[in-house]
Amino acid sequence: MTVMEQRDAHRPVPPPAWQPRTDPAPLLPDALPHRVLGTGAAAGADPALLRRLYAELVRGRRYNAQATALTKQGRLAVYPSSTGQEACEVAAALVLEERDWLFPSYRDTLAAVARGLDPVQALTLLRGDWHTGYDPREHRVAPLSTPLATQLPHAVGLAHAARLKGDDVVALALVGDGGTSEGDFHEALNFAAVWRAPVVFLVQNNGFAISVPLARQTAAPSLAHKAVGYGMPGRLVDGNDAAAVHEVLAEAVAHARAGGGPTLVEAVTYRMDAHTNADDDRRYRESSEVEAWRAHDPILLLERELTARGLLDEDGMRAVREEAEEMAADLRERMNQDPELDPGELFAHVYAEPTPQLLEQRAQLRAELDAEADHHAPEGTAR
Ligand SMILES: Cc1ncc(C[n+]2csc(CCOP(=O)(O)OP(=O)(O)O)c2C)c(N)n1
Ligand SMILES: [Mg+2]
Repeated sequence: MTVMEQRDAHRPVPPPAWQPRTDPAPLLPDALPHRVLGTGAAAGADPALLRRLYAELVRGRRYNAQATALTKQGRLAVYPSSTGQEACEVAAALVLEERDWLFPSYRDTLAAVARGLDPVQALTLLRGDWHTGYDPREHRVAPLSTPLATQLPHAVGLAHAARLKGDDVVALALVGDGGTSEGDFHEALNFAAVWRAPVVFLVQNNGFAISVPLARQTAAPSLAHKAVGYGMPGRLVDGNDAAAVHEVLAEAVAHARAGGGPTLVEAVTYRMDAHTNADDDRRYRESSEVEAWRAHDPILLLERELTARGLLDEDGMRAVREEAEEMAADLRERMNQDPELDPGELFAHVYAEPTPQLLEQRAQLRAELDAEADHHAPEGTAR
């Protein structure tokens, strides 16, 4: 159905003839989060995919630990860890084709890295380098968005534009449970549903928006239920079950690619670390709650499945861990090198033609830096 036909179908009609414009039943999420691992459905999962997911989860957890350590060494200003949420991160990256786009938030470094972004480049913004630190076009990963939910209308805009141009592109946008209270969330979902944009929204419900628990965030039956109000399907999935998240996202991506429009997926997961290294989570949650989630750890769930099916043994696990250690060592080494930055670049990309004020400020900064360099130069040295 074209958008214009849809519009006609939605014209108001006199009260006696009133019918629901869309049957809400097929849009409703399941009552319980969808699971695959540890259920009969796991037998149908592709062993190669499960192994790949496992290697990426282990690598991702090591990446989070290394990045957190770098904050303690002063090499990173801040790091929002996704430990506990690796299944969502990795599945989101692996489900996309190269031509698709990923729209991450600040917590989604792992998704960007699993999609192919250089592990150091993914951290440059967080160590205070200028701009995004990578070329978003290279791997089709939009900048890691710090303002909540602003990545969502961007994803919809890109997806809608791709559809108008006839490009076979799906956008997958990641957002947190707290982000669903933003106006941008509403605008993005509404626009996407009305225009049937090929976009998938993945909400990682990790229980908290910093210290605010979900119960203080929303009174909705679930975040997935919000989909129905916009006229798109809502899916509820166990966010620690990598196979289930991959399956649900793959279906949503295929639906979007086929012209079926957007889907809202809520993945129920848990943030095991504090909000960032600058947060003390003991002030707002019990350690017993965090401990309870360890029994439902995404790596553990997958490891259990793989070993039970004879798809992974001790040697296999060791090889995966060694590969993750190599990645961490490389990350450490490269992050310990001081980046060479030119402060003058601050002014380079503001306007195509710099204003007189910017030129003046640039000259002032340059003069101050030169004076400082002269001051620090050893006696008698020419610069
Ligand atoms: C527009 C906007 N408002 C407020 C903030 C401050 N802030 C940063 S993270 C955060 C919590 C977000 O929680 P959630 O969306 O659940 O994501 P999570 O951190 O749990 O991944 C807030 C309020 C922000 N970055 N942007
Ligand atoms: Mg959250």
